[in-house]
Amino acid sequence: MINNHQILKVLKTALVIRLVLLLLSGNALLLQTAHAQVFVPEQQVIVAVIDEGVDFSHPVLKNKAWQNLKEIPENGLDDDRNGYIDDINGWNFLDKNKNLSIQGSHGTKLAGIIAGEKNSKNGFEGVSSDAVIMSLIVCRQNYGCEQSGIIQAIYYAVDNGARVINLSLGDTSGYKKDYDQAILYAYERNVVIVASSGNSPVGYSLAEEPMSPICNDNGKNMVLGVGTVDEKGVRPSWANFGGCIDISAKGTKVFAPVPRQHSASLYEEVDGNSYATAYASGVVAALVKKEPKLLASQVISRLHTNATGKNFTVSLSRTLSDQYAIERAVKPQVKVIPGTTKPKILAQNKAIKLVIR
Ligand SMILES: [Ca+2]
Ligand SMILES: [Ca+2]
Ligand SMILES: [Ca+2]
Repeated sequence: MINNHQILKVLKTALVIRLVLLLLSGNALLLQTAHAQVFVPEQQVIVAVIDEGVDFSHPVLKNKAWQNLKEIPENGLDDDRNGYIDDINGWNFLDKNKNLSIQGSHGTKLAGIIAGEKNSKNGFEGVSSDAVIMSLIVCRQNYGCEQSGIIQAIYYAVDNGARVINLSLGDTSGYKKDYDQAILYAYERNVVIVASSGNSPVGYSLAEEPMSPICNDNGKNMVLGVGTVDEKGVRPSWANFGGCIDISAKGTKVFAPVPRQHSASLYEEVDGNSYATAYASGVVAALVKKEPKLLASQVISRLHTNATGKNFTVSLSRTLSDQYAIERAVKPQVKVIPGTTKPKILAQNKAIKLVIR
């Protein structure tokens, strides 16, 4: 279903640098206070979705909104003194207020893929269905995303307890150093930034045309860059490749929840690198849930070395396109049986599964 592809249109206005979301279907298209974060194993993993907002009224997302327990709602005061008044579930960086009404359907799909609850009727389940979502709005459908909002949202996510930041967006005007400090801030506090490589009418090499924020590795590997593979593990023609991509994940025929006003069926099959990125964020959430003390560098390294290793046409990339890969990422204790080359998984982890229809 790669008909209404992409879309990397640049929407320019005078004052803001616009970015576009990286999806195919529909429209085109991250607490640390002053101290290091301490990660308690029992904590729910918070995944910040920096996007168009999330429809938490959707059945698989209704229990998924991160709650800022330090903030008293609706009293007009910034009770937790984090700089944001009445920020109960996140923040709208476009309108600079607490209104988290969705600006499109994109963020809902991402949140569902990352952390949606199981729907026993149709088999849908997010990759890390015990994680919660912090919705930070920086993008609007048919408008794009604001660079300053993305940077502020990264700081917000880190300062307010997120462990994973999903950035299914990319700056079509190329590489910008503006993101470096925020990404370094997250990395030093072990918040994993997962970023998209993008789509284009014909996929291009990020090695030749670097893009932000995926390529803002700051001289280290600070961003988990995600490429796209299809259900056969092959890079779709529209998927960007090379350079800043660390791993690839399935980004075609992805079954995802959508807002009711978008589709009465509440689900859609979608294509796009955005969804591959969300898939990878879910895997990261499952990994840090299981091993909370992992450093960001160790998370990225784990995924890189434990992905299935098939290279396909995606330069520098390994694929995370199947359950096997997720289990390897979360449970690295694999054993090679003598006489075979296929590692045997010693334990299954049923908690993480993405059913793709
Ligand atoms: Ca506040
Ligand atoms: Ca308040
Ligand atoms: Ca990287």
